[in-house]
Amino acid sequence: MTLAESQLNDVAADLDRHGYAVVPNVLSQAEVGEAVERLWAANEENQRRGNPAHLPNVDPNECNVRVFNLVDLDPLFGDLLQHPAADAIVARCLGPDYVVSNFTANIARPGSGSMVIHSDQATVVPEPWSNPWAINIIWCLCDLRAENGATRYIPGSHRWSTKADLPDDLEPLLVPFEAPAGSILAMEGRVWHTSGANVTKDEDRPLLFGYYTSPFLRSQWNFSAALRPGVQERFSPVMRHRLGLDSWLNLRKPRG
Ligand SMILES: O=C(O)CCC(=O)C(=O)O
Repeated sequence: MTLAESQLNDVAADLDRHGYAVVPNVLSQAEVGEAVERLWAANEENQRRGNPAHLPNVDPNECNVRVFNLVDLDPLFGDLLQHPAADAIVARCLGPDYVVSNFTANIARPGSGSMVIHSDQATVVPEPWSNPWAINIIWCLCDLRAENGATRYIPGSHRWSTKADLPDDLEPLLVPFEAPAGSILAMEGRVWHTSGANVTKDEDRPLLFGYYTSPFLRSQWNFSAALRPGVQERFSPVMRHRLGLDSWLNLRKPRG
C-alpha cells in the first residue's frame, strides 16, 4: 500500500498539529495475524540466542516482552521497516536522507504496567528540541485501546522544546492512542509518551516500533554489528545508507 499525495498531506498536517497521525488498513487482518505469529517466533529465536526479553530498568515487570534486532530475526521486519507507506511519511517528516535508528517490538501482556514517560527525540539528542528530528512508525498488530495497554501520549507535548517546558505532574495529562489492527501510527519524536497498563485478562498488545531519525543523529542500534552478512546483502543501496551499513556515513561519497 502506498499513500496518495492527499493522504500524505493529511498525515503531515496531523503530525504538525497533534504530534501523531493514524493510517488505517496498511496491513490486512491476515497480514496482522501472520506478523504476530512471526513476532512470537522471533522472540523465541531472540531468547535462544541469549538476548533478554525483559529490561528491568525500562519496564516495571516481566509482562512486557521486548524483541530487539527484529531485522535480523525475520525478513518480514526488514520489509516493514522499508514499507512504502512508512517511507513516505518518514521522508516527508525528516527529509529524504533519513536513517533508521532502531526497530523493536514491545508486546504488553496482561499485567504489564507503564514505563517511564519520555520522548524518543530526548533519548538521542540534547535539548532544545526545536525541530522534529525523529519519528516512530508504530505498527499496530492488534486493536489499540486503553484496556490492552495502548501507548499513552501527552497532547501538545511535541511543542515542548526543553525540560523546563514539562509540567511537574505528567501522569494526569496522558491520553491513550486508539487505532485499529493493521494501522500504522506515526508519532513525532518530540511527543512525550509511555506504554499503558494492560488490564485485560487474556489480550496481548503486540506493537512494532520503527524508529527513524535525521541523518546527523547517532542511531540507537548498530546494524553493522547486529545484522548477519546474509541479511545485510538483502538491502538496496538506499536501505544500506539508512541502516549505516556502508563505510561512507555522514560524508558524501564522490561519484566515480
Ligand atoms: O510500548 C509502548 O507503548 C511504548 C514503548 C516505548 O515508548 C519505548 O519502548 O520507548
